[in-house]
Parts: sequence; C-alpha cells; structure tokens
Amino acid sequence: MAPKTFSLSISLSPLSLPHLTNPTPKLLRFYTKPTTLILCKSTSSPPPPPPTSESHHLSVPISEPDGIGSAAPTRGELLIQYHQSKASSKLVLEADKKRKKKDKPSGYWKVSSKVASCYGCGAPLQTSDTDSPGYVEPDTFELKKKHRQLKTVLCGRCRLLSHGHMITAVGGNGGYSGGKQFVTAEELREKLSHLRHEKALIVKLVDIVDFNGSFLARVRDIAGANPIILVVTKVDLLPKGTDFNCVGDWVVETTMKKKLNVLSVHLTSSKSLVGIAGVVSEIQKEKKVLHFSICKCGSANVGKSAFINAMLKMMARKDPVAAAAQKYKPIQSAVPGTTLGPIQIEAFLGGGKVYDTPGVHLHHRQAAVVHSEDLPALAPRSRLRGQSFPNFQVSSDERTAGKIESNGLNGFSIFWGGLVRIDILKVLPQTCLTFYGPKALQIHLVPTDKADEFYQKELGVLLTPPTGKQRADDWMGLETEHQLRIKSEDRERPACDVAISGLGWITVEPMGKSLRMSEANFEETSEELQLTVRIPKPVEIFVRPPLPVGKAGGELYQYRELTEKEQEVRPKWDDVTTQGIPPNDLTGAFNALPEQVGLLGLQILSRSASSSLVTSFVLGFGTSRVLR
Ligand SMILES: Nc1nc2c(ncn2[C@@H]2O[C@H](COP(=O)(O)OP(=O)(O)OP(=O)(O)O)[C@@H](O)[C@H]2O)c(=O)[nH]1
Ligand SMILES: [Mg+2]
Repeated sequence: MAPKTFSLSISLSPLSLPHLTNPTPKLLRFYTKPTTLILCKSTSSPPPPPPTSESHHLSVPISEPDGIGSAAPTRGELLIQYHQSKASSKLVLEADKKRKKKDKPSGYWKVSSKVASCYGCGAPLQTSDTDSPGYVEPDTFELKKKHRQLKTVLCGRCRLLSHGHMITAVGGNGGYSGGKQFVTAEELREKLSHLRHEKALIVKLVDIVDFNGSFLARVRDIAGANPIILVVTKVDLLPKGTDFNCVGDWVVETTMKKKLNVLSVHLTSSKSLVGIAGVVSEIQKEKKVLHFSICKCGSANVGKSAFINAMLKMMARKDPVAAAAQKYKPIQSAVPGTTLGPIQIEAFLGGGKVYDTPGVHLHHRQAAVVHSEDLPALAPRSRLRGQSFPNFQVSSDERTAGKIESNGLNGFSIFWGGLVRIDILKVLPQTCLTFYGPKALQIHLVPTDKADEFYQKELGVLLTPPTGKQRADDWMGLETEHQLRIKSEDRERPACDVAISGLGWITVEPMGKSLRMSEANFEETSEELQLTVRIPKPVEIFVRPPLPVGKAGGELYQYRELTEKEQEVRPKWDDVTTQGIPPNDLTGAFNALPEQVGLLGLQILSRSASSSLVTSFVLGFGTSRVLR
C-alpha cells in the first residue's frame, strides 16, 4: 500500500505596513476594563482631569468627588447603594456558577455523596441483583444506612475478590452476564475531561511487563496543562540482576518518543514498596504548591489500586489521615476490571484527595480475548525468568536437536500457550529468542510443517489458555499474521523485543550469548531475520528496542549520546549508586525492609548519559509499532 501523504498549507496574511509605519496615538493607548466602583471620599480633591478618550472606561476616577451640595448622596443612600450593588453582584456570580455547571461534560465523573458506593470497587450499592457488582444483603444495607455507615460497606463481589476468587465484571467471556462493562478509553477520557480545567496531579501508571500495551498515550487529553508523573509498576517482576538505571533510561527514552512530557518517572513495586517513597515525596512537594486532587489513571490491571494501597501504607507512618484511610482501601485483584467506579480517598492531613479510577479496557490486550477463568494465567506472580530457544538442555528429541545444531531455529514454530505462534522463516544458525511472560503459559517448539496439526490436537490440552476442550472449541484462533523483517547491524546485542500486548515479550538476539563466542560468519550476520507472528485478531504487537533486563541486559545496554538541549528537557534521575545500593543488586533492594525504602525510591530526577557510548543500534524497520 502506498504510504499516506499529508500536505500542509499555511496561508500568511500580509502585514499592513501603514499600521507599522504610522505610530498613531492608538498604539500608546491602553484600555482598562470597567472596574468596580470604588467610593472614596476625599476632602481636598483636585480639579477633575480633562476628558480623554479613555475616560468612558474609567467611569469614576478614584479621586473624583461624589458631588457637593444638596445633590450629594447621604450616608444612608450610600449604604443602600452598597447593599444593592452587593446583591446584584451576588446574582451575577450565581448565574455564572449555574452556567459553568451546565457547561460541564455530560459524563462528568464526580463521586456522588448521594449514591453510596462500595469502598472496594466504587460500584453503586444495590440490593436487587445478587450477581452484579455492588450487591449487599437488604438487611445489612438498611442497618448500615440507619447508622450512616454505608461508607464502610464492601459489596459481595469485592468480598469474593478479597478472598482470592477471580470474578471479572465484564459481561460475556465468562464474566457476570449483564454485569457492568469495562470502561472504554473514550469513556474514561470523557469522564475525566473536567480535569483539564481543574488543578490536579495526574499519576499515570504503566505495567513494566506490558509497557507498550498498557501505555495510554492519549493521557494528555485528560491532563490538559496539569503535571503528569509516570509511575512504572511491578518492577519486582523483572528478572534477577536487572539494572534499574538501564531500565529507567529505557523508560525515559520510550516516553520521549511517545511525545509525552512528564514531570518525573518512577520505577515502583507495590509489593516490595520499592520506589513508592519517591512518588509520595513528589506528590507531597506538588501538594505544597497547589491544592491538588491526585488522579490515578491507567489501563485495567496495571496496579492502580495496589499502588494506592502501597502509598497509603507508606504515608500512614507519618500521616494519621492516611492511616485511617487504610481501613477502607480499594480492592486489588488479578482480574482486570476490579475497580468499577471512581473511589475518593481522603489521604492527606490538611486536605487533598486521591482518586482511584476504573482501568481502561484495551481491546488489543490478550486479556480481552481469553475466558475470565483463564485470566489469572496471564498475570505473572513471581519474578520473570527468560526462557530461551534454542535450548539444547530441553530439546525434545535427538532429531530436533540435530536439526537445530546444524541450522538453528530455521523451519521451526514456537507456540506460547495457545495464544501466540511464531514461525521462524529465516534466522542465523546462532539466533536466539527469549520469552518473558507468565510461567503458567508453556512454550512448545515444533517443526513448522507439523505446526497446524499440533495446534489443532493440543489446543486446550498442552497449549493453554484456552483451557479445556469446550473453551478450545469456542476459541477464535490465531487469525492475525504479522510478517517481521528484522535487520540488526550489531550482532553482539539483542536486535529488538516483540511485545505481545497483555502477555509479555520476546527478545530477538541475532546471535545468542552462548553462541556469540563460537566462530561466526560475518557476512551472514548482515542478513535480515524473518519471522511470522500469529495472534488472536484484536491483540496487538509492538516491536521495540530491547528492554534491558537481567544481568546481560545491563551489560549490553547502550546509553544514547544526548545533546545539551535533550539533557535539559528530558526527565532525569538520581543514580541509585549514590544512595549506597549497587545498581545491579536488585535482590538487595527488594529484600530491604520498609524503613529503608525511602532510600530505594528510584526517583528519576537528574541523570546525564555516559558520554563514552555511541548508539550503533539499528533496526531495519521504520516504526516501533507494527501496523496491520
Ligand atoms: N508483583 C506485583 N504485582 C502487583 C503490583 N501491583 C499490582 N500487582 C498485582 O496486579 C494485579 C492488579 O492490581 P490492581 O491494583 O487490582 O490493578 P488495577 O489497575 O487497580 O486494576 P483495575 O481495577 O481492574 O483497573 C493484582 O493481582 C496485584 O496484586 C506490583 O507492584 N508487583
Ligand atoms: Mg483497581
């Protein structure tokens, strides 16, 4: 398809020269708005100034006398005038207020004090539909209402969620039939659009395991001119030995490419509390300047509610209001769609609120296509461990091992559960693919000529999700195919990641680490690699620079040379080594006690790039996102 071209025409209206060459008194004149009349009695007033062209704007100069003789207003008349003007200005103000209220967007999302909501998920409380979110036993509801304790009520669904049950609020896909649907990105934008006109601090959350899939790029539509801080969640899940400095730099680079200006970037874990102190201190700092509402936004399941809970836990040490708020905190769970309505939390001594919001349902994530009971399989529970192919230790049979040894992964297909299939069309004999994602999904390597048959036979059995024959029969299949052509000029480093939205990513190394030492054919390395990625139709993939994870990731990562201007505008960070923590020692950081967490907050504030490194990383395709 021919690339779309856009033409931009700019018409400039000619400057009128006479206007510039003729400095009429107009240019020197300034107009003032009709001001509120200030009555000021002066006993020795100078004669009134001669009338000028602006005099009709300044209706009564401050020094102008109110009059003399019998026509002068009496003290009583002045008092009546004062009260009349006060009453009329009150009327104008009220009318203005009403107009503003009317102008608010139709879907204005305010936390209603009239409708009681479940404190766990924000769904309005109801006593009629036992299967729907917000359900409370009628007796309990009446009793709590009588004692004005509806704010302390947790709905039936939240009770189950808090006991580890997986109940999605989505209608269909095995969720509540007729249950409340997820919030769409458009809905969230519309409902939070009022924030553009208010003072608020927008905390945008992105899941590190699904960085591209969970990144709501159009957050600027919601935030307007309000400051945004970017909080990257779940960094405790990154592989052992990961260098946070490299990951921080990678996040900043990616954010800059998305043209999103953020105040600062924080790498956090709500589980180990790493980085939370940094965010709290930034919020406190901003709060001192302005009276802020703090609004969290992000896609479903990025960890918004968990982050609020971690923040409250951190603040509770010093702030009794935060400590009290912990009692009725939002529910967090592994199913996307836990929070259903805005939850307002009084979190700061001396005012200030935090809002937890429902996550945006993104149709391009794997969570949108799997059955609700399979959703937990998509959520990694422990630190990720890359699974590399080829892997000679676990090669299934001698024939396969022999084939791989002579010709690498060429002619093989890899299945990631039942959700992804990668056909390896053309790679180097040394090429290695490393999968990072939830352990529940098994990875299987089969010759491509047997792949169709294998998928049909094993879907729902070996290849899960979908789990079980019934769900396999209902499964939509891997309808979309992406042809990838990857060209890397630096055979020593990973070429790219192929990120599968809502699942994880695959790092493509033209020449795997163990094979790098062996004799390499230099000519061969300049050839492009060719893969086909098959996924369910709505799911998207992103081809991106490799996320530097694990020990090797840090060793091979290259900081980009920055210009002075770039250094100025770029969100920067403190080097953790200055805080006494070796950059590579993530394990130490995670094992640290909460008291030490203040030190561990990787607040990204100031960082200059290592000048000795030059970018030699080249990808053979123009965009970081593969478009269908
Ligand atoms: N390991 C780890 N898990 C986390 C972290 N933060 C959240 N989680 C888990 O991620 C899942 C989703 O967390 P929630 O806080 O419910 O996510 P949410 O963004 O509020 O989701 P919705 O309300 O559905 O929009 C839960 O299982 C959490 O335990 C984290 O920092 N580390
Ligand atoms: Mg939530």
